[in-house]
Amino acid sequence: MTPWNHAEFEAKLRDKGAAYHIYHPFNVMLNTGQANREQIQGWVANRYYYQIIIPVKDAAIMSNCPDRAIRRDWIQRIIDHDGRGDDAGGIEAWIRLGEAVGLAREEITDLRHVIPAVRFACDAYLNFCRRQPWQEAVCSSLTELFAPKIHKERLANWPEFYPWIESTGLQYFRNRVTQARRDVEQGLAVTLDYFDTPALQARALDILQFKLDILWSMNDAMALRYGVNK
Ligand code: AHQ
Repeated sequence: MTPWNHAEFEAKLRDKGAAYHIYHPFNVMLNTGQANREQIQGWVANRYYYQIIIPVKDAAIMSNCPDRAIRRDWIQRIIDHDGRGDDAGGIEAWIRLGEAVGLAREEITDLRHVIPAVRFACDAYLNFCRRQPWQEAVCSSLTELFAPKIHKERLANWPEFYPWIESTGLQYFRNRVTQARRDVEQGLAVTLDYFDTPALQARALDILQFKLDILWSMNDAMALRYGVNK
C-alpha cells in the first residue's frame, strides 16, 4: 500500500462532506424556512456553547504546538472569535445574532438553554483537542471544508424566510465565509503534510468523521428538544 497523493487525499477528505450537518433534518428545516421562532432561538442559544468553546480549543492546540510558524497563523482564529481592539469578534457577533432572533443577552451567555447532549458534544471536541497531538486537532477542524456553503446558504435564505430577523444579526455568517476559507487553507496544508502513510491517512478520515459526528449529534439533540417541522 502506498499513501494517497495530496490531491487524492484531499478528495477523500472532501468526500466525507456527505455526512456534514448541512444535511441534518434540523438544519434543513432551518435553511428551508420551516423553523419557527423557538427552534431558531434554541439553535442560536445552543450553538453559542459551541462558539465559546472554539477559541479555548484553538488555544489548547496552540499550547500543544511547538512550531512557531504554525502558531503565528493559528492565533488568528482566537482573535477572530474573541476579538481584539475595536473588533468585538465572532462571539460578540453571535450574541448579536441571538438578540436579533429575540433572545436576551443574559439568557444566551448564562447557557440556561444549552441541552446536555450539546454540551457533551462540544466538550468532547474541546477535550479531544486538548489531549491529542496538535496535528490531529488541526485535522478535526477540517469540517470547515464544508462550512462556507452552509454560511452562504443562511445568508441567501434567511432574509427571505425569516424577515423578522434583523439583517445585522447575520453579520457572523458574512464574516465566517472568508474566515473559514482561510482556516481551511492552513488546516488542509498541515493535514496533507502530516498524515503521510496509509495508516495515518485512514486516521485522518476517522478524526474528520469524529468531528462530523459531533456536529451531527448537536443537531440530533436540538431536533429532540425543539422538534423538526417537515
Ligand atoms: O462558526 C464556526 C466556527 O467558528 C468554526 C471553527 C471551526 C473549527 O475550528 O472546528 N469549525 C467551525 C464551524 C462554525 N460554524 C458551523 C456552522 O454550521 O455554522 C460550522 C463549523 C464547522 O464546520 O466545524
